[in-house]
Amino acid sequence: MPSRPLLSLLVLLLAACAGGESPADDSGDGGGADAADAATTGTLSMSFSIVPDVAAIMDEAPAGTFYGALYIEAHVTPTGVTDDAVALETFEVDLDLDPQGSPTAALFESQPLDAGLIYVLGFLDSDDSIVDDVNPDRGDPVTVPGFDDRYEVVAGASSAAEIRFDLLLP
Ligand SMILES: [Ca+2]
Repeated sequence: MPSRPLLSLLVLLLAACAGGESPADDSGDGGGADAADAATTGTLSMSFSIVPDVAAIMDEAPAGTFYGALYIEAHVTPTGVTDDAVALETFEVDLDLDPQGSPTAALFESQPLDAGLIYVLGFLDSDDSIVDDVNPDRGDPVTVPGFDDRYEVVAGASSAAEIRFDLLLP
């Protein structure tokens, strides 16, 4: 029978392994969420739109690659994210937005997320300026915390989330 110190070491090793791996479930190879997952996590099904007044002042069409990241509410401030913020997921979606403001169809489904409020922060590289560093430059449509770009993840559900570009990066 293992001694107590050995058990402690095993626990530490397991914790280290868990920390180094993705939080993917251990129920198999994608055969669907098990009951426990369904009870605590959900997804966001994202559509996208731009405020018509914002589209009207753009130099180019509101189209291009959207670079997005998901954050829990505790990691978001009115002006950005906290120093210790960790994105739950980063993703890219090609968009071709209606300048009149109609939302797209659902174009992106998040990974399973713990139920709660999630911010979707990012920008549309409408002038196709990204080469190496993925950062918005002047005139890129952006989503910002101050405009309430947060959405509720409901356990066991895929929740519709309309991601809206409220302004251009000054
Ligand atoms: Ca840009």
